[in-house]
Parts: sequence; structure tokens; C-alpha cells
Amino acid sequence: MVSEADCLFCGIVAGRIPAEIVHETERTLAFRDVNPQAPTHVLVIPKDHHPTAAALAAADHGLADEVLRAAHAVAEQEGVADSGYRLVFNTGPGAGQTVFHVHGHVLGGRDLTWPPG
Ligand code: D5M
Repeated sequence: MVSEADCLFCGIVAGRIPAEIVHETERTLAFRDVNPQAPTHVLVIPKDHHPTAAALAAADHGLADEVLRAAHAVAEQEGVADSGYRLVFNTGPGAGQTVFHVHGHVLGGRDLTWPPG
């Protein structure tokens, strides 16, 4: 388990690691993915460290709700809310999660196929 001191996204929250921040609330932060998979690809995180979406939901329902609302605010701000966007929480290594600070991917700006790979 990655500790908060070693956590990449805690480093972004602390300002130690640069990121292009596009949205911020008291308890959430959103920044552009370094490896975008769509014209809009923004990561939305709680500032507090929770490793996965499951851990966040178990620990703090209110914060999970704030992350969800921040994701929709990002979609509106990016102009993809009306055309449609995808909100993805890869949860666990088997689902492709590589950074263990919960993050929702907000993807939009192109046609998105289903099912995902
Ligand atoms: O997604 C982890 C995502 O995090 C992946 O799409 C790349 C992105 N990433 C990695 N490092 C950075 C930094 N420094 N800034 C912005 N985005 C970053 P996962 O769902 O865990 O596979």
C-alpha cells in the first residue's frame, strides 16, 4: 500500500508535483491527465488520501458525493456535459488502477465506445 508521503496525487494536492489544475473545491481537486485518452481527460480526486473508490465510499459518503459533483462540474466547464461524458473509477489492479489515490477519469469530447477494453 502506498503511503500518503509517497503518493503521487497527494504530491499534486500539496503542490510538490506540478499539474494543470482545472477545478478545485475545499475537499476536491481536478487536473488534466498526463496521458489523455480523449480531448477532455481530467482526473477528479478527493484531497484526502483514500486508495480506491471502494475505500472512499466506505470511509466518507459525503466526500464521495462531493467527488461526483466535482466531476460533473468539470464536465460542464469543459463543455462535454450535454454531448455526454464518461466517468470511470478503475478500482483495483485487475481493473487497471495504477495510482492508488482514488480518482475519477472524466472523459469526453469524442465518441466513446462500449464496452470499454
Ligand atoms: O489512472 C491513472 C492515471 O493517472 C493515468 O491515466 C495517468 C495519470 N497520471 C499519472 N501521473 C500523473 C500526473 N503526474 N499528472 C496527471 N496525471 C497523471 P488509473 O485509473 O490508476 O490507471
